[in-house]
Parts: sequence; structure tokens; C-alpha cells
Amino acid sequence: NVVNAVLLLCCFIVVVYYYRNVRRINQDIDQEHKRPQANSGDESEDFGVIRLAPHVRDEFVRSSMSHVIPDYSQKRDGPGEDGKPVYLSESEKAEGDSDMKNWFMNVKASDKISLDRSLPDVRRKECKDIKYDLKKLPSASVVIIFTDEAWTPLMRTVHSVVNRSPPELLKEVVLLDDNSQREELKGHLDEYIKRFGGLVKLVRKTVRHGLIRAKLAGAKEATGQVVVFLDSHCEATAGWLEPLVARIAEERTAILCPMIDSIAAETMAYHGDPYATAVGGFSWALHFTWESMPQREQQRRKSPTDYIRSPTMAGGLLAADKEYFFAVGGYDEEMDIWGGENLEISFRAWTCGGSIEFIPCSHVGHIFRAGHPYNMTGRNNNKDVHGTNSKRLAEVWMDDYKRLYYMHRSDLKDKDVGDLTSRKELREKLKCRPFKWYLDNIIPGKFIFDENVQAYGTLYTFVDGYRMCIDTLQKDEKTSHTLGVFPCQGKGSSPQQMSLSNEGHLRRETNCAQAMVGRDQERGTVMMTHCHGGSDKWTYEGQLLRNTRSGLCLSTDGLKQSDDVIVTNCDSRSDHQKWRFADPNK
Ligand code: UD2
Ligand code: MN
Repeated sequence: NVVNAVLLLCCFIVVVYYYRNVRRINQDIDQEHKRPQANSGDESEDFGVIRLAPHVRDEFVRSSMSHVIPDYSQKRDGPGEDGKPVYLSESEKAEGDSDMKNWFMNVKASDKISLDRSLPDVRRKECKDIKYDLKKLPSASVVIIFTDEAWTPLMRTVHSVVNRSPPELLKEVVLLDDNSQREELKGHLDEYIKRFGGLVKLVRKTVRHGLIRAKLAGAKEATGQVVVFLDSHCEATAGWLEPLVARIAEERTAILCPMIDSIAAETMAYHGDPYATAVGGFSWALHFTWESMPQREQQRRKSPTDYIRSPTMAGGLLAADKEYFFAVGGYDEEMDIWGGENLEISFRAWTCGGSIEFIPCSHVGHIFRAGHPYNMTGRNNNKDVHGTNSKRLAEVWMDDYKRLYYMHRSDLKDKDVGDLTSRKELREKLKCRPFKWYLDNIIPGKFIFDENVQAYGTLYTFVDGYRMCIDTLQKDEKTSHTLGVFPCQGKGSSPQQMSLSNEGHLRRETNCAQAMVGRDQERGTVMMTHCHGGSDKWTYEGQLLRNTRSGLCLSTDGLKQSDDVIVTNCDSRSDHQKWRFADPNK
């Protein structure tokens, strides 16, 4: 009798569940038929308000009862499978192009790809060979924060995590909605995630938090021992989670980043590099940079599967022991919308006894976008959230080295960026090391404009009562470019600052001045190229700046107001060659 009763109850539950789902699907389809076809003649269709290609839509309907993890050993056909690029037909191109403008990614292309698409396994063989004892590893909560993300990139992030995380390790996925306004992310999303049977939790914020507070809010919901953050346009690949949690089991104070592979914004092509060669750095304007792995780190690592110590992290994709993450200060709650938190957690982790590490066996793709498809204005109409967030981190963590940030951003010196007391108290409480320790030990060799230099400041000549300054002329400093002259801009104009290092390099943060002259030539321009030991050296005698390789001197002779600076035969009587360094703060 008991057995019968239980069976009956089960049947009842199945029937109710089935009925509810089928009814919902029918309702959605009804709704769809009532809607005017926005793109008639186009091959995509609407499912409710969600724009999907027909085969993805079929999948959507078919699998709406409960999610089934695909068998990736079976070959899959379809657009974008195996991480291949998707190219749009002539009739679809216009929509794809407008997506690139509005979303900074080709949502049209993304909509054609299965949410469960297969991806290449780009790990090295040594990584694939590692066996993990899943029973002994800590569980993880994956927190995905989003604000008005397009449907398919967002759901593909969720599917990829569910499909490629060992069930033993994946405690839950926390979807943290940072006050999205788009219709499709409202009712539909609650319905959609039911197929994951409680594994995916949706948390809504009805006030925009910005990504920093959103991450904090998401982490607070996490119940796993490890918290993993992902952006809402990622794809996790085979074996991505195991090496992260395994390293945390080994070193609780390590904050880890997977290898961030690239998903092309235009075609959704997946590109991953098995050979980890980069670490994170930063510029004094407080932006994240990629740097090549230093020799000493290459020597320290015993195997290609070994973690890589990195001075900083990009920010979006990371794993940490949840308790440790909060104990070491979580994030600065007063940072708004976007930016700065990644360098803040990097400086803080290293100086307060933890570390930042890249895990070469863990690969996650991310769609790198050329812009932000959401409002970047912070509280109090703040249009410079990166600037003000960065000022907070400079004031709390960089000691006197914050001056290097203000060399770039003198406009922020007197800017009120809110109360810093609690963050400064945190630094005291955790007895964190000075920023100089970080510079000396974690990122040695980082160039400091005004340390170990013969001179620094704005570099100018004074001709006929007119000041001409050395200037980058708005060239992208990440690339090589010619060096120019421009009328002096005065106080704190960072494109006009130069240093003459003790080694004799005439340089800026990463680039050094190279004279572009062949043997026996008497005139040439000056290129700014990435500094290295063999970069050109310059002497500063009297007021002449002499290039030691060519013997020629820096000169403004014959130049227009905005022009490339030259090197030519030295002449100590020429006003065009009398160079002075001026304190950029005066
Ligand atoms: C990078 C990081 C990002 C963050 C940022 C600096 C990677 C791959 N991404 O920028 O995680 O560290 O640098 O702050 O390293 N979002 C919200 N609320 C907002 C704004 C954004 O929830 O107010 C979400 C957004 O939907 C996305 C995530 O935050 O999922 C990151 O935003 P992004 O993708 O625009 O940032 P990204 O990749 O340029
Ligand atoms: Mn992103």
C-alpha cells in the first residue's frame, strides 16, 4: 500500500509538472503568433520576446522540461560548433552590424549558435592527464553578474558552466541580475532556469548596484566553499573548474584566475592558447595591462601545469575561498559601476598576505567587447567611474606612489571620492605591507617616472618666446609611434611628460625614444618603442640631449607647431636644441 501511494504521488507530480510546462510553452508560442513578425523574410524567429534561430528555438522547446547535459563525444553540426566562427548571410548582415554598434557584439551571430555548443579543448596534454579526486575537493558556487545582457550569450554562459562542471563540485550557479530593464530578462528568465532543477538561482537587485557591489551581493548568496565569478558572456571549457578548486584546497589564500580565452565579438569564434605566457600588470593611469611572464617566474615553475604568480588580474574571472575572499576585504563597496576593483584586489591580496595566480589548466572564454552596452554613469551623475574608483584604491593602497596616478590625473587631486576610513582601517587591521614592498617584490622593474632618473617632467625648448614641448600627439602608447612636439599645455599634462632614466633611456612608462637614423645620416625622426636593455641611450649635457648611438641631438629646428621632433647635428648655440625639464606640477 505504501509503495502504491508513493507511485501514485510520483505520477501526480510528473503530470502536474508536465502540464505546467507544456501549457507554458503553448502560451509562449501563442504569444509569438500574436506578435507581428519584426523580421519577416529573415530566418530568425521570436520565441516570446527572445530572438532565436529556428534550430536553437527547437532545442529551447524540446529541452524545456529539464536540462540534459549533452554528450560531447558525439560530433555536433550547426553554426558555431567546436568554437567555429559564424558568418552571417547577406540578408542578416545589417542586423549583425547594428548589433555591433548597440551591443558591441554580434548578437545575431550568437543567436544562431546552440546554447550547448561544443568547444575545442585547448588544454595541454599535461593538464588533461591530471586526475582529481573529486570527493576530496571543495564545492564551488559560480556567480554570474549581469545587467541587460543579451539572452544567448548570458544563457550560453550558464549552460557552459552546468555542462562542464563536475556535479560533485558545482554547488550552484548564482545569477545576479543587476537591475536589468530588458523585457526578456524578466519573466522568461525565471521560467527558463527551472529546467536546471534548482541548481541555478536567480537573485534580482531592483537598484542598480554596479558590477563591484553586484559581485559582493552575488558572493554573499554563495553557499559553496569556493566562489567563482564570471562575466555574463563567457563559455567554460572542459576541465575548467577542477584545477581552480584543487589549487584552493592546497592554498586557501590564493586568488585564482583561469586562462581567459577570447571569443570574437563579431563571429563568436573561440580562440584559446594552451601556452600560458602572460601575467597581469598595470599602468600608472591604473589600467590593467598584459605583460610577458618574467624570467624568474618561468624559472620558478616546475611544470607547465604549475600556477603562475601574477602581479594583477583582469578582474572578471576569478575563484577564491569564499571565507578568505571576505576576510581579505571582499571589494570596496563604495566603488561604483565599473573599473578599479581588479587592481584593488590585486594590490590588497599581495600586500595582505595572499596572492594572485593564473591557472594554466583552466580555460574560460570571454567575449571582449569594444564598449559597454549599458549606462556607465555612476551615482551623483558621475561620468568618470573608473577615475574615481581608481582614486579610492590609490589613496588606500599606494602610499606616496599615488602621486604617479595624479601625474596622469591631476584633475582628480581634489576630487571627493567618498569616505575611505573603513578601507584604511581594513589595511591596518590586516597589517598589510607597504606598496613599496609590492613594487620591489611582486613587480620589480616597474618603471617609476621620478625614481632612479636624472630628470623628469615636461621637456621643452624655448624659441622666440614660444614654448614647444615633447608630446605623444595622442598616439596610442601601447604601440610604436613617432614622438612629436606641441605647444606646452602646462600643469599636469601627462602626454608631455618624459623621464631620463639613470641608464640613459629617454622614456615614458613603457616606451623608449629611438633615433631613426642610419649610419652617416644627419637627420631623422624619433620613434617611441617598447623599452628593452638595448634601447637607445641619451646624454644630457649643458642643455643638449644627445643620442649616443648616432651622436645627433634632439631638435625642434624647422618644425611646425604640431610636428614630429627630429634629431640632427648637435649645435649648443641653437635655441632649438636647448632642452629643459619642467616640474609638471608647476
Ligand atoms: C573587465 C572585467 C570585469 C570587471 C571590469 C573592471 C574581465 C573579463 N572582465 O571588464 O569583470 O572586472 O574589467 O571593473 O576581466 N555589470 C553589472 N552591473 C554594472 C555593469 C556591469 O552587473 O553596472 C556586469 C556585466 O553585465 C558583465 C560584468 O559586469 O557581466 C562585467 O562587465 P563588462 O563585461 O562590461 O566588463 P569588461 O569585460 O569590459
Ligand atoms: Mn566582460
